[in-house]
Amino acid sequence: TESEIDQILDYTHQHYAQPNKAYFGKAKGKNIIIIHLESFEQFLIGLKINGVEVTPFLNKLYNDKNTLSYDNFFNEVGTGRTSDAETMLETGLFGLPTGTSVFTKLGTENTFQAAPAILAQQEGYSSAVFHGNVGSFWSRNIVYKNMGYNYFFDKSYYDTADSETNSLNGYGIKDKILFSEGVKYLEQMQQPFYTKFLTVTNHVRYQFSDDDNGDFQSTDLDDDEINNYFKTAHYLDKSIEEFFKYLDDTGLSTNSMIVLYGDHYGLDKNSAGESQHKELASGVFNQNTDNWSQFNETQYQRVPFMIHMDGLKGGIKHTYGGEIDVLPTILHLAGVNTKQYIQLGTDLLSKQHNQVVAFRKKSFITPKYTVYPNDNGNTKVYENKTGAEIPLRDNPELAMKVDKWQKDVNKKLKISDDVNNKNLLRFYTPAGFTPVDPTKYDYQNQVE
Ligand code: GP9
Ligand code: MN
Repeated sequence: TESEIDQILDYTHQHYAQPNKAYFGKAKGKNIIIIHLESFEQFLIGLKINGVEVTPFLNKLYNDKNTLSYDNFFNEVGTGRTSDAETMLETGLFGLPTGTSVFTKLGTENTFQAAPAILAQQEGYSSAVFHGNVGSFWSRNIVYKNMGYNYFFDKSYYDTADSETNSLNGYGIKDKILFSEGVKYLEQMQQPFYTKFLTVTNHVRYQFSDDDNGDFQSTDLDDDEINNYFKTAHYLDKSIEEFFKYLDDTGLSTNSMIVLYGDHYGLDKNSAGESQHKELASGVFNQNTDNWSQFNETQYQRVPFMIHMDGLKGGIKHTYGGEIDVLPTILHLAGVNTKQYIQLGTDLLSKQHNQVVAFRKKSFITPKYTVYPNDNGNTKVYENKTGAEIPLRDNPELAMKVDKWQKDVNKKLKISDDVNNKNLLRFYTPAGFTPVDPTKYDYQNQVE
């Protein structure tokens, strides 16, 4: 195991991307507020339905001069969905290749070197998670203690006596309540704080009354899940707008960096097993979908990633990246060095950032190509510009590049799986880091 750790450190040191001097430490000492946008896909940004913007507030934020926005940012989750997005954000490691998630399968026992602990030890941050579902979902009530979270405000911390605060079909409290009630706890926290708000209303099949949505009119497609998706996205947008207003009213916005990301696709397959992205492409974007392929499906794995802070030099970046890259990006902004940690992404703002985005099933996308490996060796390569498949046998140079990228993607995923499955961080403590003692945290959560 010691030699295993050494090999892994060789890899992470070789693939380390140096912070960008123009951004390193720009958020030093600021509060960090993560907003996890449930099932929120990038195509919602700027989209109009019946001439009306679905997400007017997020559109404004996306284009704000103090927001760094990314339009080639991809979700990289596997079957662990929300919890995989959290695993990448907090630990810089991927979710598992198959079967449930790091959270439920390993997270209750494993050793982590996660964001809340790193920020607490190096920069004196307190930390908390806010979520409207029961605490035991994805074993969060235990995993967060192992990650060093000081508090976890799950559903039981909210006043749910009024049935209007809840989903009509049991997915937890509505996002507007999550934020309006949550901010009361937030105000009491010791600053600087690192906090995460996990929204839930935009989850597929979440139901709320139409009265909650003003006069917003959704699409009228055959697939009600798609019609509903725009409604819940619109509601989520309003709830974020209200939250920003609370942050302004409390003065928290002036000393906070706010990070927003979509965790994964919201549309997937309809009940007949057909791609809802394909339905969306023809029904809403009027695209010809006759030759729908893995390439098209990959195009719809984009999710938003935005960093907003007063005084931040913003703009819309076209850099390719994904969820695994968020942790080093945030830590560098906070002025924390990451070189000694085993994290598999690279700072999106670094000039050495790696633009090969690995998906959990070993396919990947680069700025120019989308690649799907195949067990029989018949790798499919698509050119992003045209969507056309490029036969590798006619392109030996490209074949060599693809082979090199694929080896690195496989290696990275393998390292992640080894670290998680063998709980390897038990055997490696970076200089200056103290292992987390979960018994120091005694918050109670709702267990179901
Ligand atoms: C549940 C919420 C949704 O608490 O985080 O999880 P998902 O189904 O997206 O993994
Ligand atoms: Mn989710």
